[in-house]
Amino acid sequence: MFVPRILNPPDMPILEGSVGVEDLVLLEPLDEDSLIKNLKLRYENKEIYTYIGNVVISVNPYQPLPIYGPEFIAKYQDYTFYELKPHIYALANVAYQSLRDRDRDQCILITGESGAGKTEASKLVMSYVAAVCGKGEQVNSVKEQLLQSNPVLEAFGNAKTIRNDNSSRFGKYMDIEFDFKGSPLGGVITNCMCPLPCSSPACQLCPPLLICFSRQRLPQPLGTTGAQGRIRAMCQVVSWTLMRVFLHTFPDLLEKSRVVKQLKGERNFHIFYQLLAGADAQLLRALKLEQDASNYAYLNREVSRVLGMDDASNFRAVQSAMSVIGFSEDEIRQVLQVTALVLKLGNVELADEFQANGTPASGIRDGRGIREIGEMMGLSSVELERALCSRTMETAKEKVVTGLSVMQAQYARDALAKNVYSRLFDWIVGRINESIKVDTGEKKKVMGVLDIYGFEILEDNSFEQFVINYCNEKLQQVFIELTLKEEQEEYKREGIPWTKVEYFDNGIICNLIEQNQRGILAMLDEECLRPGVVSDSTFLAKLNQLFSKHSHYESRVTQNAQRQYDHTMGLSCFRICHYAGKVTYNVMGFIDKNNDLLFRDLSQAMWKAQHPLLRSLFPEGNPKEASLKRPPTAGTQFKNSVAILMKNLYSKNPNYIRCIKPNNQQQKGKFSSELAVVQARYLGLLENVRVRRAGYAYRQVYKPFLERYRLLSRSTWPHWNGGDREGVEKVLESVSVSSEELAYGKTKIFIRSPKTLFYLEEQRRLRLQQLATLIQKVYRGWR
Ligand code: AD9
Ligand code: MG
Repeated sequence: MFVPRILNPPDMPILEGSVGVEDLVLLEPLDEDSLIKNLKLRYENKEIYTYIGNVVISVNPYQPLPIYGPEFIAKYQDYTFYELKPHIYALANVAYQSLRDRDRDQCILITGESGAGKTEASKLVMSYVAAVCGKGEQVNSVKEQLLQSNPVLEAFGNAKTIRNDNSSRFGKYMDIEFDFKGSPLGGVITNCMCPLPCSSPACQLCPPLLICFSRQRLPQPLGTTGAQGRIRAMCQVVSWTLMRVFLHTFPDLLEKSRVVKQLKGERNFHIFYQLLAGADAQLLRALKLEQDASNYAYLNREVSRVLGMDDASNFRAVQSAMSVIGFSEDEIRQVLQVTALVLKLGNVELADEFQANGTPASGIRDGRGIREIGEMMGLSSVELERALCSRTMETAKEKVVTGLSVMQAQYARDALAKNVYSRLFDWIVGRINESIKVDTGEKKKVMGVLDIYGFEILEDNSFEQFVINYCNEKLQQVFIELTLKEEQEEYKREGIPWTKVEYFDNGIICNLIEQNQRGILAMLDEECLRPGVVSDSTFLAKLNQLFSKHSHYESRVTQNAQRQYDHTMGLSCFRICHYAGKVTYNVMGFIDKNNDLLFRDLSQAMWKAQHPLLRSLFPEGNPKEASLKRPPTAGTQFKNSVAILMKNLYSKNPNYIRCIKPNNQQQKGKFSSELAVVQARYLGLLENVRVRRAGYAYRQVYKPFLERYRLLSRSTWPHWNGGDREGVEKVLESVSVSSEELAYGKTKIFIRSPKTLFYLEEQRRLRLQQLATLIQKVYRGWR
C-alpha cells in the first residue's frame, strides 16, 4: 500500500528530539558542551551524520551501517539537501547538482584526524558520483576504473598504524571531470501518477504530501496509469558523462620513512604483506622471495597480520584492479619486481671494511643477496655495491671516490629503498591517471575530492607533523575565507545587508611558516644549503633568533628571555601556536628529512639498470640529464604542492565533510567526549556554527520553503495560486513571526534565529499530526 511520505518516520526530518538536532545551527544553547552532547546522542542512536548548514560532520561508526548502497543513493538523488536525514550522499548530491545545473566546479574537502573516516567518506562520494553520472559503455569503464583505483592506491599507500588499521600514508586530491555539451546528452520524459483515486476527498491533500510534487525528477513512474491519475509531473532525466579522473597525490609526503622503519605495533605498506601472503610459489620464486614476512628486515616482525584483513585475497583484488585499470601484465610484473626489490634491499647487510690507506669503509656481507638484487635490477652486483658503499665527489678537475662508513652506507641503502618505493608509488598514480581518461576535448566540469591528513599532535612531533599541520593551517584559511566569502556573496546576491563576523585570521601563522626568505621553511632550506657545519641545533638557534618576538612562536630560549619557564618543552624543540592548539616540534632530523638526499652514485646506478621500470624512475641518473642544481628540498616541494592545491581549491565551490573519531580503540558504539571535544576544536566546528548563525541561521529558496510550511496558513492551504514569495509571506504572517526575524531576499527567505525555525517545525509537526489522523480516517472510510 502506498504510504504518504509524511507518515513514513524514517523519511521525516527530525530537527529536535531523541536523536538530537540534525543541524547544529539549531543548537541551543550554542556551546562546546551541548555540541558534543548532541553528537554523542546522535552517535548512540546510530545517527553518524550531522549538519552545520551545508557542512557534514561524520562520526566514524566503526561498523557497517545499513544506510549506503544503490537504494539510498537513489533516494538522496531525488530529494533536496534538508529533506532527508543528514548524509554524505546529500552533500555529494548537492555538489553534483550545482556542478551540473549551476555550472560551478566543486570541491569536497574531507578532513579529520587519522582513523576518523576520511577515506571511507571519499569512497562514498566516489560511489555516489559513479552511480548518478550517466551511462554508456565508455562511461561505465571509467567508473569501474575510478572505483578500482582505491584498492591499488590503498595497497601501496596505506598501512596499519596504531591509530588506524588501514591508514592512508599519503595525501590524496582527486579531480573527477565531467564533460559538458551544453545540453543534456539524453532525456526521458516520465509521467507520474498520483496513486490515490481521483474521486477521493483525500486528493485535496495530495499536493503537499506526495513525493512527486517535491521532486524535480523521478526515475520511475510512481503508481498506476490512466484514468486514476490526477497529478502529472514532467520529469526529465539528464545524463552526464564521467570523463576522467585525475589523481594528485602529495608524493613528497608519502610517508617514505615507513618503508625502512615502523613504530612498535605498526606495519609497513600493505602491499609487502599482500605480496608475500598472496603470491603463489611460482611468483615467489620468480621474485626470489620467501613467504615468511619475518625474514625481512624492513617488515616489523611483531605484526605481520592485521585482524580482519586478508592480505592474500587483497593481493588478488589488487592484481585484478590493476588489470581493470589497464595495467598490462608486463607492467604488473614489473611493479611487483620493484616492490620485491625494496624488500630485498632491506636485507643487505653492511660490514666494516678498511680502505687501502686504513680509513674505515664498508662492504656488503651477504654476497648472494646482493647478486640476486643485481640480477633482478639488471645491474652488476659490483656496480651496485660500489654505489651503496662509496661516494663520488666531483670537482672541476677530478673525481674523488671515498668509501662510506657502515652507518653512511646503511643510510644510503635506506635512502635508496625509500626513493625506489616512493617513486614507484608516483609512477602508479601517474599510470592510473593515464588510464582513467576519455579525452573528448569538450568543456569540462570538475569535482575535486580532497582526502588529506588532519591536524596532528603526537607525543613526539617531527618534520612530518610540521608540514601536515602547515597544510591544515592553509586549509583552515580556505575554510574561513570561502565560508565567509560565500556568506557575504550570498547576502549580496540576495540584496540583504551583511553583518561582519569576527573570526581569527590564521594568516599570521601561515606566514610564520611559509613566507619567502623569512618563514620557517625558508630558514630550514637556507640551513640545508649553507656550506659548513650545519645541524638541527644551528637551525633551531636561527629560528629562536628570528622569531623571538613572534606571538605564535615559542621555545625554551624565547621563554627564558620572557622569564616564562616551561620544562615540559625539550631544549631541542620549538612550539607553534596553531589555530587548533599549541604543538611542540622536535627539530632533531629536520635537516635530514628536508634534504632527503639520494647520493648521485645511487641514482646513476639505478639509471644504468636494465630493468625498464626501475630505470625510468631515476631520470636524473642519466649523465646527459645530470644537473649540478640540487633538487628542491622536501619542504619546498611540499610548499609548492600546497600552493597548487590552494589555487585549485579557491577556484571551486567548497563542500565540507568534517570527520570525527569517536574512540581510540576502533570500537563500535563507543563515544569519548574528551576525544571528540579536541577534534571539534581542531575542526573549528563551533566557529563554523557561529559564522553560520552570525547573520541569518537559516535560508531557503522560496518554493521549497513554501512547500514545506504552506500547510500552516489557511491562505496557502490546500491551494495557493500566487507567487512563491507572496505565499511565504502569507505563511509567516499567519504564524506571527516577527519581521525582525526575517529578511526577504531575491530568491530566498532568511531566518535569523534557529528558535524561529524550531517554532515553525513544531507548528508543522502538529499540523501534520492533524492531517495524518484525517487521512487515516479517510482510508478507513474507503475500506
Ligand atoms: V587516516 O588519516 O588515512 O589514518 P581515515 O582515512 O580518516 O584515516 P578511514 O576512512 O580509513 O580513516 O577509516 C578508518 C576505519 O573506520 C575504516 O577502515 C572502517 O573500518 C571504519 N569506518 C570509517 N568510516 C566508516 C563508515 N562510514 N562506515 C563504517 C567506517 N565504517
Ligand atoms: Mg585515510
